[in-house]
Amino acid sequence: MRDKSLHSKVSKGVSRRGFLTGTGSILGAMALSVNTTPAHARTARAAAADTPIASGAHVPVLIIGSGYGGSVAALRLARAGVDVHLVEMGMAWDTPGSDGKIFANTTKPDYRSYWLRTRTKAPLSNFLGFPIDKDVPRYTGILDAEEMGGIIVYQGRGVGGGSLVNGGMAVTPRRQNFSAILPTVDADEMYTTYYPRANAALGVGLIDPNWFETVDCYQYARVGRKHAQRSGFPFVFVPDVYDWDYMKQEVAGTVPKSAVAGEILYGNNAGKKSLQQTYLAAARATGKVTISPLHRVTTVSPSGGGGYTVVIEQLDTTGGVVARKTVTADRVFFAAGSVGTSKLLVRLKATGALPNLNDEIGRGWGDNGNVMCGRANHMWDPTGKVQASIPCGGIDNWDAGGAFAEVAPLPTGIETYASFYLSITKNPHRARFTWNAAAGRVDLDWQTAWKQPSIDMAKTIFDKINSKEGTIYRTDLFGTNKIWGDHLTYHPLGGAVLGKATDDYGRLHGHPGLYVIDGALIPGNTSVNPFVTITALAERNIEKIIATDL
Ligand code: FAE
Repeated sequence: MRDKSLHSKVSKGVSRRGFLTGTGSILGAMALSVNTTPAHARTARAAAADTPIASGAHVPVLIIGSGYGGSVAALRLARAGVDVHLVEMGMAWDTPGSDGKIFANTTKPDYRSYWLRTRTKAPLSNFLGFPIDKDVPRYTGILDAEEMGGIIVYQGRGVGGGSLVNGGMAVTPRRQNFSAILPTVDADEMYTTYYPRANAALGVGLIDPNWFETVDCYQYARVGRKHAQRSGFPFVFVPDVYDWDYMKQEVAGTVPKSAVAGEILYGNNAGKKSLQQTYLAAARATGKVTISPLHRVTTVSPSGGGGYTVVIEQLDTTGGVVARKTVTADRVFFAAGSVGTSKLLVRLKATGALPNLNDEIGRGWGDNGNVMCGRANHMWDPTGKVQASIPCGGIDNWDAGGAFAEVAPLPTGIETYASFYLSITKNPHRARFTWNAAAGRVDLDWQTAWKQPSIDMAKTIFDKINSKEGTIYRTDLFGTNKIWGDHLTYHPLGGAVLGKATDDYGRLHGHPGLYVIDGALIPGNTSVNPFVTITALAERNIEKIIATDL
């Protein structure tokens, strides 16, 4: 059924071509089927207390990690009648701190903000020449800035995984790019069934384009659009899982502010439909899903009596291990994210716990071509003191220059005259995770210099805009005199690639009953922000697994 109100919002005032290709039909077909209660009203209800898993337990299905892949698997298995236990190493994020809020503001990081660090590690390390990182107490906070050799990989930690910290940009790749992303997957099936299913369940929606034109907090995006279009680049609106009606009320001052108060990187106290409010709320509603937060899986190995023995560490909020539990599971789903799943599998293969895994384990890892930059605008082009932290548009130069650039906010609370962008590019480099026996850890062989192709692709957009506008790059955001944010990624992908480390549905080769169902399956790039593709692929794979394996 078409959602007429959404469709008419899309058509009114803005040409349909202004929206990202490939999403219009999906949005037309979608309904917010999982939960339509405003997000701010739901957090408490979604957070029913769980009894953590007990040592010695036997469960039919154990899922490692509660991000997109894990949440899809939990919901669909539970609805098929299977009891599921979700093991998540991060916190539940259902209890307010002493300030009455669950999550810290982006501009005021505190103990809740970082995963087991004593100093913040913000993606933008400097501002106007000053370093902005500061000391914080070590705590099992929400954002992990994991330093992996030549790259810092940002990841969400907690029940809901990356959905807790991300910008909620819910982008379906253009159909013509799909075969390069997942060559062995039937694109027709994805675009007619699984992308629409994922978008509906995630609660994806579009900004009201008329409101966009008028509201102060998107001035930065309108400036971004103007500069793109004046240089001949298409600007497209991008769907998001943020509750756009809630944001209108934030601007009107009738509800507590979240996006408009700059909340994003360390969690949104309202407005955002994270997995806690969508897939996980629906999964809990089945009564068949139990979640153990602050539990970290360390080992999976075949158990003598069939199934798998899983060793789990229970953590306290300083990261200390308070208990070690051994359980058995008939089936185990690896949904610990691209890095988490890859690191586990590489170690388990190398140390002999899962000896039959094949040599593809750990290969095919990429950064989704992420690279950041800022531009300094003229004084007559202010980008706004108050910037909504949820991006709503981007520059689609994928065909001409191999880059899709999200027009991102800089929610500092002051006028910066800066335009800021996260580009997603066609970076060809792929890294490999390997076991470092001497150090007892998994290494990744990514090299910082491998970002150069991404920088070159981003330059096809921003050099042209700078020359047209008579502007320059900001050099104060990632250090001193450093233009490019080439040291990080928000979008780790690969490490247990579909059709290589697994069969075409995520079944790991060599060990029946073990599955991968997260971003590790995707070989390094999705051409756009990845979570809709991770969700849609998980929907496709779990449907097959339920039909044939259970
Ligand atoms: P993920 O969501 O990372 O979930 C894995 C979970 O497993 C985490 O909760 C871990 O704590 C947990 N875990 C790991 N190891 C273990 C273990 N051993 N035992 C137990 N639990 C474990 O995986 N994507 C978009 O599409 N749009 C955006 O706007 C966007 N913005 C982003 C902004 C930021 C700052 C960041 C960091 C990411 C952003 N992303 C965005 C990326 C997106 O969040 C990411 O691709 C997905 O979250 C990956 O989903 P997975 O299911 O693979």
